[in-house]
This record gives sequence, C-alpha cells and structure tokens, in this order.
Amino acid sequence: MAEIDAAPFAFPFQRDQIALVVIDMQRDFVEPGGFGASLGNDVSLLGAIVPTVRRLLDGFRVAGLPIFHTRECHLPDLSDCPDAKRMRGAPSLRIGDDGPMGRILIAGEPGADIIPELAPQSGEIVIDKPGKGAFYATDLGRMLEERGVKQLVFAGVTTEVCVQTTMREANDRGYDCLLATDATESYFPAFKAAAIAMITAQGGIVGWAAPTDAILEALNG
Ligand code: C5J
Repeated sequence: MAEIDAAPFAFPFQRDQIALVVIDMQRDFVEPGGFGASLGNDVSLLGAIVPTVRRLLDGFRVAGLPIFHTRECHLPDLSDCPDAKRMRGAPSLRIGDDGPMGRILIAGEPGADIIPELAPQSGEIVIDKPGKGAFYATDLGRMLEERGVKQLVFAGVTTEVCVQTTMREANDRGYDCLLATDATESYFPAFKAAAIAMITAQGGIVGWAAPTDAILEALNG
C-alpha cells in the first residue's frame, strides 16, 4: 500500500478512498474588514498559506480526486446562529452586521465567498456550515459516504478552531484524518503548533500531519 511520510507515523494512503477538505478559506477570515479582523486578529498571517493551499488543491485536481470546500456562514435571517455565538465578546462587528464586504459571515455576501485564488472549480463540492465543525448541521457525512470516502486530507483556517474541530468530528466518525501542516494557519502561531501537537500525540489520537510536498508526492509522484 502507498504511504505518505507523516507524523506520528506513515499515513496508509488509499487512492480510491481519499478526499481533500479545504476549510473556510473565505474573505471573512483572510481579508481585512471581515469576521477575523472584527475579532481583533491580524489577518495577514493567513494569506501566506494561499499558494500552498492552491498547490494542494491542484494536486488533487490533477489526480482526479474529490474536493470539498467549506464556508462558515449563516442564513440571512440568522435563524441558524445562536445568540451564544453572535453575542459573545465585544467584536467591532457582529455576525450579520454590515461590514466592508457585506454582512459579516452571511451566506451570499461577498465576505462569505471563498477567496478568488482558491475558488471551487466545477464538480467540487461547497458545504456551508453554521458551526465550527463541518459535520454539524450539514450534509458532509452523507456526501462522503455516497462517494466511498474514508480518508480525509485537511487544509484551511483556522488550525485550532474549524480545522481541528472538523478533524475531531471526522475522527469520531471513523475517517483517517491527515492535516497538511503548511496549508493551514492560525491567527496565533502558538495555537497552530499546539493543535498539530494535540492531533498527532498519543499515537495519532486525532490523526496524522504532513507537509504538502509529502502529500503531493504520494498523490502524483
Ligand atoms: C473561526 C474558523 N476561527 N474557520 N472560524 O471562528 O476557524
């Protein structure tokens, strides 16, 4: 069986069962004026991974393997956004408020779009999710099952919030989960490092981690 050179040990790569999940590479997280910035974060850190995420995406495209993109966003009437999420803290703009890229984290607004460099191509699936995890209140699980997917490669933002939450959801559902370490980022570099350490500790208690080059080598090498 093919393997990807990964931590804490080689990932057993099954070409007919693997898919890529790119989490929340949206303008609201990556560009100034969106949700990430409204929480006081320096969004410039996240922009640095865009070329690497693009290489990973292109590798899966060339290999003809399934690709899922997620977007954290809510219905315009906010019926899927609990007050516990919307009212927490003191952001400069709350979910649903008008910002420079339209209403913050609302489906259909420019800010909720995936950044143009990583725009989904025809045949790729886009999952809108109201939570941090991509399985909660979405059809992701059913769509993966329909396609016979059992292994997931993860990229996107932020490592310790939506990426890690989704990896944990996937791990509990029986998927082999591999995080592309240079195709994910956090507003807090220490949190990214901690998330990778937590995922791979204890014999890969949540999953594996590997750089994009190692993943692409197994995919197309
Ligand atoms: C956050 C995400 N950080 N996509 N969302 O609120 O990680």
